[in-house]
Amino acid sequence: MKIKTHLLVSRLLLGVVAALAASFALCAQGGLLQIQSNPVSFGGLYWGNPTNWDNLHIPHFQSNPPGGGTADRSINFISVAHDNSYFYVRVNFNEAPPFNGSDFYMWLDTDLNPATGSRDFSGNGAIGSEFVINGAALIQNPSVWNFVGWLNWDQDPWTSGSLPRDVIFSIDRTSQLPFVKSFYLTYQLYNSGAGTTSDWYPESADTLTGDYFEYTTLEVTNPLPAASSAKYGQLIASAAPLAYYRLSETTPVTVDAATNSGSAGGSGNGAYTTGARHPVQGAIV
Ligand SMILES: [Ca+2]
Ligand SMILES: [Ca+2]
Repeated sequence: MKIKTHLLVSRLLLGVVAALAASFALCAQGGLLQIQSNPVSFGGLYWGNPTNWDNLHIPHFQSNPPGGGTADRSINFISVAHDNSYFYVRVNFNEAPPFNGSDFYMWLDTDLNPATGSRDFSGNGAIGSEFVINGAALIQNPSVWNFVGWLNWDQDPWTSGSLPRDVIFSIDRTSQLPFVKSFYLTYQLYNSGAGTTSDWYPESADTLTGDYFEYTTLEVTNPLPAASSAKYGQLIASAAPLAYYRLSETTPVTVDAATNSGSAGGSGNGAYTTGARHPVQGAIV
């Protein structure tokens, strides 16, 4: 089944770039790894095409170790974006079979409370999930399996076999996840043929003290790291800018002042810049 939904929302691409520049990822040790908010306008672009995600520079949550999975299953990264109508989720795999309802599970903790909801099927998940997305089926309260509805989705490629693959789906914010502004997320890629869970995203998401990510439609207000720190450079790079030039200046440049002696006083002061020699002895002594 291949469904394409044409969005009614249309905004200027320039606004998208500005909004994406405001997106933010905070790195931490253990537990909550990153928070992101990526408002987007696909405009006339098809949201189900991973190339469009790349061209719009929609950030990724941090990558999973390549080859970290087993049994021909490996998750690379997840990317999430939203507009007023939908959440959009892109899952990029190093190895995955065609999208199906047996192997693909996205866990969502929509009240940001690990004490409520399902700790995945094992009871040991890092988050307490109110929803699970099994293939393209949105399930509420996983312990009783309340079917909410089908998600629109696409994948690239559609070729069979365990391959590098992108799976993209959209969740209707009004009819499918009403009132949800933020959620914790993890992803589980199962191998139903081998009968084993073959990769988790993040890697430790299946342990009670394991890692997970947060996506929010709200403004992320975490403090930025110091501009001189290595983490600041990593943060800017995580937003996939077209260009980023780091000047590595840690102390302000001392200005060689040219004091104004006219009636404007200090407001007319200037500065000697590159090429000027000051002070030097004059030709007349
Ligand atoms: Ca992995
Ligand atoms: Ca919960």
